[in-house]
Amino acid sequence: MIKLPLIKRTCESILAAALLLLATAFPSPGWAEERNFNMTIDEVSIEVAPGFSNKVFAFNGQVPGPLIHVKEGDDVTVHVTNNTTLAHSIHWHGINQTNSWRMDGVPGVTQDDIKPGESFAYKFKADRPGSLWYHCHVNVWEHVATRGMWGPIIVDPKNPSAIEKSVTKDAILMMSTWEGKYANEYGKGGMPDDVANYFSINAKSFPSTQPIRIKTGDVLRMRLYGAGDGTHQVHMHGHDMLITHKDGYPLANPYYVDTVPVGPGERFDVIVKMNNPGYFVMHDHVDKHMTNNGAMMGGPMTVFEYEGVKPIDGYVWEGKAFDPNFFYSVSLTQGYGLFNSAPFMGKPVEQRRRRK
Ligand SMILES: [Cu+2]
Repeated sequence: MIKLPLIKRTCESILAAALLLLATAFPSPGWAEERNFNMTIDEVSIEVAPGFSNKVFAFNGQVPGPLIHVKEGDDVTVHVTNNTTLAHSIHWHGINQTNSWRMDGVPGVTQDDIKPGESFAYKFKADRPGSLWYHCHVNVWEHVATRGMWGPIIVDPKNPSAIEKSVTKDAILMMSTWEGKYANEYGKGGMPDDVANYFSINAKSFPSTQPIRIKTGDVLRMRLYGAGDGTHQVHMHGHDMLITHKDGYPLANPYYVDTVPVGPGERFDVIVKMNNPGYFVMHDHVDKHMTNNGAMMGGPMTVFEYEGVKPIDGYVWEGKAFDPNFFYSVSLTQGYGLFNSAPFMGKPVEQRRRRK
């Protein structure tokens, strides 16, 4: 005679096996997934402003680096190959490296640096959600402050808040500075006496930046990053910005501002109800930053252009070629993965002889 508990156990085993099979065939967004990416580091030159180009060490040939978009709990592997003439590493800024401290990217503490021609595989769990980023951790004075070695990693939370769910348009804005004196001299720059003379959003200074085009009723999330060495006072006209997250952490009490101070390493998520049709600027309120090599006007500036509103005669960006992905707004609608971005690609520079 078959005992009842045995039947129960058998049924439970069959049910568990069926559930596992289903989950494998149709992984729900809530399940951790493995993400494998490849990145190179290349020597290219990017045009920051009209007439000003800067040699950089660029992740996948672009500055900012490609968007890495994953979900909280995912297992991430990034294979990095250094095609440049100097050593580098990658620090995953904001990832806590739970049980994976050797992946923290700090030469001399967690690993050896990645020498010219070498590769390294970073493996870690996306152990916390938010607006995170990655950057080199070798000679950060030069490589991060003036050579563009930074990019965004967005880790979606398992349980987004109601206001996060209300977002209809996303944008990433990475602020940084540049030093014209050493723009074309690898191995120099970023020291305390060196002077920054270009200031940018996503590695472009006005007028080479782009507008943010929106519709009335959009709920816009902007992720503001301090990727370089300057502190930027990001001021938006005509709207209330609700700060919801600092460094990826949700605030217990989100608060409204019209100016956000974004210092080196910091990230702020702001959510804005776009309910005031017109053309409104957003700019750095540090006056010096609004210049290109001392000439006004330049720097980190964009314009919110509402659909259906006619610009004034003589609008500064009249007839400008529009790039909808300049703030990663298109890539951020395309699910999870690594996204290269054409507008950020540099031009290859003649490779120097590798330093041993
Ligand atoms: Cu580096």
